[in-house]
Amino acid sequence: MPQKHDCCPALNDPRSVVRKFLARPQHEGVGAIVRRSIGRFELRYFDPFLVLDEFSVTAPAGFPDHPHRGFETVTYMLQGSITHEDFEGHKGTIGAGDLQWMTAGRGIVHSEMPAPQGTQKGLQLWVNLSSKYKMIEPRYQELSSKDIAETTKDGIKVRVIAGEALGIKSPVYTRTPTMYLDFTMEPESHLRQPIPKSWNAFVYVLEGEGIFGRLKSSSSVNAHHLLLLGAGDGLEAWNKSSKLLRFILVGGEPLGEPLVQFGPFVMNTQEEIDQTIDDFENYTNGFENARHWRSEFGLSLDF
Ligand code: FJE
Ligand code: FE
Repeated sequence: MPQKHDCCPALNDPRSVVRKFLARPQHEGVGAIVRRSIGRFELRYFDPFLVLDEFSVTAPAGFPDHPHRGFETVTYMLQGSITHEDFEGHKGTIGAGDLQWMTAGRGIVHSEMPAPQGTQKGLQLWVNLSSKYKMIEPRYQELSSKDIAETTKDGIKVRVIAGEALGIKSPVYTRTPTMYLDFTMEPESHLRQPIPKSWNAFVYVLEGEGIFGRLKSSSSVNAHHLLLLGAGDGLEAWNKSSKLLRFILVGGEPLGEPLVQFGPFVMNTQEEIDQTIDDFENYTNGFENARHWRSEFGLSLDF
């Protein structure tokens, strides 16, 4: 049967909301504030996602020199900009609406610091890597705001960070299969978005209020809430308010592997973590360039 709108294929089994968390502000880095939803005590891991932080940073606060191994960091700016610099001399500025998809692989040491004026806001998601890929060469995929695929249909705007929606696709390659969609819904709009059945998926509300799940009579959810979705083939969402609703929908194929984490090092076994600490302290197996490198901020972050 042809559908009335391309945007909204019928779903056979829309996902329901199975858990809801309010992300309250906490301190991270040096003087930075994050609302952490995934990665906090009550929700250590939502396979393959390790951390979701909605951050707010005003200079001189920031995230000075620190390492990563075994996963990817995805930084998506909402307001202002962050300047980054790594131990191989890769540097740049992530401005409003821009994306940095960083595959740390075997190791990156870098700083992430705010622009000098104003408050810089964004989202940082940590996506775990499979044991096969934890020690790959680091890689960056960077998209400026104007290069992020965006379309509007039936009162729904989507920016496709990863995966596809409303007929458009992101060029980002996701080593761990991942979808990341930034939706803005007008009042009275209704969304149906397919999600692969075997994937874990969540919604994080940025602005306004929305109704998510199987029942359009359920209560609405507002900003800074994380919603974990249950089994099913997609997400239904409604904006029944009089203001814009903005949220991200993120999904990923679960790795189903053992996890041992020590701060910014995420491996499968304790032995691999011990080896990683050894590599970091001795500048080996990917951390060679850390020996003589300091960012212009100099300070380093404890973890
Ligand atoms: C980190 C503490 C940290 N969330 N959101 C310990 F804060 C960090 C870290 C970040 C981070 C950076 C940005 Cl730009 C945005 C963030 C945590 O850098 F990596 C460790 N280990
Ligand atoms: Fe980092």
